This record gives sequence, C-alpha cells and structure tokens, in this order.
Amino acid sequence: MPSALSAYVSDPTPWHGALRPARSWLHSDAPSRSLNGSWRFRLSPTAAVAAEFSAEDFDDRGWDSIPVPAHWVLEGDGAHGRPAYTNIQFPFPIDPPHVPDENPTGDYRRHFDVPAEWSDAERVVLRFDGVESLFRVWVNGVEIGTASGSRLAHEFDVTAAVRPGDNVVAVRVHQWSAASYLEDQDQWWLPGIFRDVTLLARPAGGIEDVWLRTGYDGGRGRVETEVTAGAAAFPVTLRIPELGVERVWETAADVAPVDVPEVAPWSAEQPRLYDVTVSSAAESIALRIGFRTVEIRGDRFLVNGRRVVFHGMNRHEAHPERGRVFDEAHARADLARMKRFNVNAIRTSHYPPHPRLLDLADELGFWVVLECDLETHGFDKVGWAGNPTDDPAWRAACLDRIERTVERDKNHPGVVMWSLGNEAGTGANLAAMSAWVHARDPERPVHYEGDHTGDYTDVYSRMYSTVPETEQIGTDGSTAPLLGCTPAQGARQRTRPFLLCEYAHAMGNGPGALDQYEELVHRHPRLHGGFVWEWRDHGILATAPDGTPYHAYGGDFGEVVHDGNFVMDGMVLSDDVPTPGLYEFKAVVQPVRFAFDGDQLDITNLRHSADTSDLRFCWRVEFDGVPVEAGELDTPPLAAGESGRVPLPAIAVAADAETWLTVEAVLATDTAWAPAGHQVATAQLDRSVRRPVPPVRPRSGWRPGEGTLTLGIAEFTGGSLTRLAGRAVTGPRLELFRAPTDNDEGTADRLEGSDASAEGISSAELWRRDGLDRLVARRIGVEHATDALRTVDRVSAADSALSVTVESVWSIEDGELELRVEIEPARGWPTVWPRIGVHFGLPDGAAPVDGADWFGTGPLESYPDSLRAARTSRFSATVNDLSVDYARPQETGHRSRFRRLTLTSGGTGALRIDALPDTRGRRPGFTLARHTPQQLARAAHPFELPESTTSHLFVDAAQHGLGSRACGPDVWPEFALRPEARTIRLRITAGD
Ligand code: IPT
Repeated sequence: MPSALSAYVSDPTPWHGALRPARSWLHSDAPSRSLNGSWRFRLSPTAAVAAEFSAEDFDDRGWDSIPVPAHWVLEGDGAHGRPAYTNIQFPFPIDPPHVPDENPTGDYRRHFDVPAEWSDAERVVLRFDGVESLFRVWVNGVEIGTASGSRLAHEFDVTAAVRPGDNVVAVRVHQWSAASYLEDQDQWWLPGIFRDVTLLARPAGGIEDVWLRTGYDGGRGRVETEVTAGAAAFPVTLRIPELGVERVWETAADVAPVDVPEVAPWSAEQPRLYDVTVSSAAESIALRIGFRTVEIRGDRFLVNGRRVVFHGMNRHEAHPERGRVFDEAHARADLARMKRFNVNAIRTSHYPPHPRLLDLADELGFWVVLECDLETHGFDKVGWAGNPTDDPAWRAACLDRIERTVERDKNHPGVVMWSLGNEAGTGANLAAMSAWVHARDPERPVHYEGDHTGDYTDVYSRMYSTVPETEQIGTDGSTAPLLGCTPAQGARQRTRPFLLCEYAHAMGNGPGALDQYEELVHRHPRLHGGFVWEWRDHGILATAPDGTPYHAYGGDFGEVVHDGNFVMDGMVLSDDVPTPGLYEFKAVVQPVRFAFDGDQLDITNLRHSADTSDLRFCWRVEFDGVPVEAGELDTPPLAAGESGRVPLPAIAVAADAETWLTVEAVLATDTAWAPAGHQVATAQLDRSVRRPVPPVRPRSGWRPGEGTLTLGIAEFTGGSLTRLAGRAVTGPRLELFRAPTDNDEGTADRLEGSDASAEGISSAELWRRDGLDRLVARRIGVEHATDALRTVDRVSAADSALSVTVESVWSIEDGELELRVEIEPARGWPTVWPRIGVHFGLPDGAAPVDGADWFGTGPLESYPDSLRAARTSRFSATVNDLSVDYARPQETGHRSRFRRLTLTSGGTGALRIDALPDTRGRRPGFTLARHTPQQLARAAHPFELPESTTSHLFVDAAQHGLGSRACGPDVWPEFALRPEARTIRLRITAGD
C-alpha cells in the first residue's frame, strides 16, 4: 500500500491548493521580498516521512542549512546525495505514474518577515521560479498547496496564512514524482529549490498581468495591449517615453492598439528595445518591447518580412558548481560569447530558462525558440506504451506546462517560436498543447520535432538528418521519403519552413561537416538553418582521489544506470573554454562572405536585415606568416542580402616565401558583446608563386649496414635513430591509431552516402579489432649508401595478417638531413584508418621540448572536415596549449598542412622540421603532445593520464575526418581516410 503520506507523488495532476493562474514574469514596483538565502534543511530517504516539520513551532535547530536557490545534491560535499546523469533512461522503474519508495525528500524551513504596511495588500503571493520535481508548501503551519513542473513558475496565494512580523514557511520537495516522467531530458537529475523564491505584495488596484504584442511593418510599429486587472486598476496608462506615447485607458474594454508612425524594428542583429511602463495608480510595470512581426508565408519563416536563418545553439542551463541555478553574470558572459562566435539563435532546450535569460536575449539579440518543460523520452524503451503525451490521464499536466511556459515569457520580442517540448513521442496531448498555443498566441508558430508528419505543428523540424536527406527536404519536387511520413505527408511537410532543432552533435572533438549544412541553407530557402547540439558541456566540478579537480560526468557519482560522457557534448567546455568546434562554427556561419576574383573582392552581406555600416574591412599581407603590409578597404555599406565588389590592393608577392592576403570584417565600434576590432568574418587568398619541390634523388650503391652511423645531425644504431642534433629521439615509427574521439566511438546508423563504417559498429571498435592501437614492427632490412641510410619494416598487429611496409630513407640533400618515409599498405585492410603518420619520441632531457612554433594552419587543431577556422600563418604554442582538454581524453591537437615546424624548449628552437609536399601537393599535419594515443585512449578523465616524461611528435600524411557519429552522420566519404600509400618527406635541421 502506498503511504497516504506520500500518495500525491504519483498524481499526474498534483497542483492543488491556492495556486494562482500563470502570468508573465514582470518587473513591477509593487513591494516584494526575496526569500533566497539560507534555509534550514533535512533530507530523508523516502517521501513517506511525517510532515510534522510544517508546524510553526517545530524545532529545526538540529537541521543543516542550505542555500536557496541550490540543488541539494550539489551542496554539503556529498552529505545530501549525489547528482545522477541519464540521457534517455529513466533512473527509476518505468511504472507510470509511480516512483520508487526510495525517493529523496528535502524538507526546507525558514522564517521571514512581513512588513506591517503589507496589510494594505490585496493579496500576498509566494512565488517559486523553479523546484525539482514536486513540492508542497506550508506557511505558519497552514497547508498552502502542491505543485510540479520543475522549470516553471508557480505562485501561491498565501494571504490568509501570513501575518505582519515573523512567519515560517516550510517546503517539502520530492526528487521523484509523476512529473519526473514528463521531465526525462538528457541532463543531470538535480533536485531542490533551484530558482528564486519571492514573496510579493499584490496591491489593491494592481495589474495582474500585461501582454504587449508588437508588430512592425515598413517603419510603422503597433502595440496591442492585453491588461489583466480588476476594475479598480483603471485608469491604466501605457507610456513609451522615447516615442512620445502616452495612452490612458479608462476601462479594460477601452484598451486599444497603439500605432506608432516611426519606429526602429527589433532583430537579433539590431536588438532595438523601447522602455515601456504600464501603470495603474497602485502599480507600475516596466517592460522593454521590440517591434517585430513574426509570420510564415508559404515555406518561409519571416520576421519583419525577411527570412530568418538560425545559426543557433541548444542551450541548457548548466554550471559546473551551481548546476541549473541561474547566475546572471555567468549567463550574460555566455550569451556575449555566443554573439562573438556568430551565434544568432537559441533553442531553450528543453525547458524555459530562468526568466532573466530572456531579458538578456532580447537585449543582446537572439532569435529564441522557447521550449516547454516536457520530455518523455524513456518511453521509447517500451515502444511508447503508456506515453503521457497520448494518455488522457496526463492531458491536464501537459496543458498546464505549456500554459505556464507561454504565459511566463510571452512578452519577449526575442521569442519567435514556441516549442512544445522534446522527444516526447507524439499524441493527442501534444496536439492539445498546440491548439492551446494557437488560440492564445496566433502569431508565433508552434514547433515540435516529434510531430514528424506535421499534424499539429507549423514548421517542419528534424534532428541530425544527414546532409543528403536535409538537401532532399529543401529540394522542390523531391519525392524522397521523409522520416515517418507517407508520400502525402512528406509533400505537406515540404510546403513548410524547415529547421534542424538539433544537428552537429558537438561531443568531444568535432563536429565535422558544419560547412556542408551551412551550404544547403543558401541553396534551398525552405531550409532555415538550425541549432547545434549543444552549447555547453555539463561537467560537474569534482575532485579526483589525488586532489586534482576535474569535470565529472555520468558514472562518476556511482549511479546505478547512467549515460557516461554523453552529457559532455558542448561547443564550450565545462569551464567556459570555447572548443575548436566553436571556432569552426563561427567561421562557417560568418554573416559576411568574401569571394576573390582576380584583383577584385566580392563581399556579400548575408545578414537578416542589418547593413554593414557597423563593420570596417581590413586587409593584410604575410610572407611565410610574417606580416609585411596592411590597410583598410574602402567599402560602402551593403544592405542585407546585397553584394558589392571592391578592388584588392596591389600587393608585393615574395619570391622565396608564401604570400597570403587576409581580409577581415571587424566591428567598427564597441558593442555590448565585443570591443571594436572584434573579427566578425575573414577569408584568405593564396598569392604565392609556385616554387619547385626538390625531386627525390635516385641513389645507388646500397649495401647491408649495421652498427652506428652519423648522417649530419642524425645518429643511428642498428639502423634506428638515436639522436638528432645531440638530443635523444626515437622513431620514426608508423602510427595508424588515434585516441578515438566520441564520434569515432559512435554507432549512430546514419550512413547514407558513406561506406566509411560498418552498421552498428563504431570505427574505434574496428580499429581495436584490427589492432591499430598495438602495432608491432619487424625490421626487414638496413642498408647504407653514401650519405644515406635505408630501413624497411613490416608493421602489423598480434593475431593479424594485415600489414604495412614502411621504408624510411635518411639522406643528406643540399647539405640538409632529409627523411623520406614511404608507407605501403599490403592488401586486405578492410576499414578506414584514423591516421597515416609517423611518431617520434623526444624524452625529456636537460632541455625538454615544451612548445612549437610553426608556419602552417592554425591557431587551433583542424581535421579534413573541420578546416574552415584554420588560417595559414605563423603560430606558436606550448605543448599543453596544443591539446584541448576534452572531458574524456581523445584525439586532439592535429595542425593540418604545416610547412615549417620548430620544436622549442623554453622558448628557444631545438629542432626545425620543414615538410615537403608530396607529388600531389599534399602537406602533412603535425601533433605535438605529452601523451601517446594509446595513453589517451586508456584514460576516462584527464586526471587518469600518467605522468609524462616525453614529448611526442606525430607527423601525419593524413587524418580521418571527424563527422558527428556520436549522434548523427558518420564522416563524409570525401573526408574518410581509406588505407592508402602515402609519402612523408621532411628536412630536419638543428635550432630554429
Ligand atoms: C537528442 C535529444 O533531443 C537531446 O536532448 C540530446 O539527448 C541529443 O539527442 C544527444 O546528445 S535525441 C537523440 C535520440 C537523437
């Protein structure tokens, strides 16, 4: 028998008592008191504990204290349980609407003061902005009510229970409840009162709610106002001081639209806001409005009549120490970072964020898809049997959620679409939610990806569709089948605007192919871009047994079921460091595009509506990466959508160095998110004169050789390199392995157009099967000639007959040491290879190699399908800065196409390596690291990596692409590395 004490935890409709109707989250001058701060706290292992603590005179002196807002599992150093991460899996039995008796239950208490003046208030309201997952409230021992909907606001009328002076509020929070079935988002389960608690005095004659709906049409603005207030609130005055608007309405029936002849529109690019007040005698509400009209015309999604392209991010609320507790300064910095990386849109995956976030989005400028707090993904496991979104028992709960979502955030100009939720199957309750939104807000379209057939939503949305499939969606006349659709349903979906609510899964090193998706948007106007999954890693700051801080993921807290590091799939690492993937995104989506045509430069402004008058266009010339000349282009402002042509400066071209021209669009003045000079867009033109590559000189007179040998700066024993320029060096040793990326470990079966990998088996698994991580060598021969040494090795793995022959020729050419490595696969290699390269070991001696200085691509790592952020120049970095600290160690640090690399020690050159292109003009890349791929692959967290006593240099003729197969398509065939014969040619000299 379920205990009567806790029966309500399994009630799908558990809001009872004095709950007030949902309304906007408003900035009002009516009195309020924050109840944030220190509360008394007690955690019980089950929900069935007596609620005696709710009594006014209960003695809580033996309790802990806890801050509000906070998640109890992140407070008290593990004393209050621990976080748990699952993606789709429910962390409790699928037994809806029930949850286990083991249901951590947090009891909270605090005193608060009600000012004597509040006795005039018509009503006293207690607001909770976010409590996970179900809570029950008492004031002064009087039960007030219960509510659930973790990321939604709930207000209770506590007028009858409060009194002037000292009062006590008691709140019981259950981690699990029926609501948990609706909140199965891919994130940490983090119980507690994690958003603000506020006590509000609602004045007599106050304004309960206001909705300002704006429109914009060719310079004219319109404000339609909905005021929810009693007759006593009137007259109500609307003021927009900057526009000279003052409108007084005597009764609710008088409230009429206000037309403004001349306004500036709001857009994500130019987020022009106007301050507004809506006041009665008793209360004044301050809002910031933006004029904009949202509409769907045919298969176009338009704001102010112009097509919107989402260069968006899925944004969860995540912080390594606070979890989902909002920190305004951190959120603002995060949004400013998005702007600096050319992000123009946010999907609030998968719930409404803290309400202030939307104020910031309005102010900084983002198109927002505002999503309801709803996901029932775990029902997938049981074929969606009992899915709450199609069960009448849950209809009211679903409707309550969308109503609270829309009502709270309806005033924001940035919100241009409502989303019913995520991964909740499909069903009548979702259709009912959509109907409710359409009736309440006829303007903004309804989005929900799970409505594959488009039965109740306004836009067509998909996640992780491949490039060819996405292209088919955008192609007029295409009859290619669409997921879950009959041909007729597919035809209907093709009449609607399309967006990718998730794509480019950014887990670990990756994603690749961002540029392929972007390209489609410009060819097929039905495609409106999308939202990368996702903005941030959700790592939780923890301490390793040896005291090293690290970012924990699923399984690090001893969870019974968990999904490992699938929660570390952001464009920004847990500690706010942007990944190379984010730089790639910035380069791919840059709003200004350049095309070189002889001595002319074509500039295209791809923005929604802003011209380019905020930008300066600069150029510079570099010889082998060294700046020689710079200037500014005289570019008249280009309107949105317009292209212009400007002459390029006449520049000198070097005879004995590469000549690169770089153009940049930079901010002319400071903005709220970046200083003047911030680069918005860039492109490079290679103006180099072609220089001949020294041919391989044939040699003869080879004779078997053993013993020691010196060739210029190189010393050998038994044919093996021992020293270069007096420094101990091992290698070259064939390396075909890379520490698998999360995408290499992925098995997502989205392989159309690619034979790179086997269905259901990850590339990494195939590499391990073939023993690529454990190659051994057998020396077949060592030969000498005048000024030359040649070795031949057969490289293969235990229990495998597959092999590669590696011929290394060391010689003195033009007075310099040259190494040529021929890598020759034997027949039969079945899969893709991660890399084709050679490894040199540089053990730490008196002067360890600890940095690199190079001319090539940089400054960050790049891979064949993620090369757009890489520019050609001269760069330097320490060995540690050459690697990215992905939460799970994996392949990192590859710098493609280098020309010259100087390994440095304490800032001075130790060895210089020049890479010669192969006969097809291809140049190798390099990686300098403190760990081998084998060591990286064995570590689940950075702190597990062994102490290093060696620097490792890898010179790769080629690397496999990245793809996004952790949750999406595999590497595109063009960038998949098939076994093939390759040549690496290096010239090596001492010093720099
Ligand atoms: C998709 C989810 O919507 C998102 O929340 C996240 O879990 C993402 O996957 C992976 O990180 S759903 C997936 C089945 C495509």
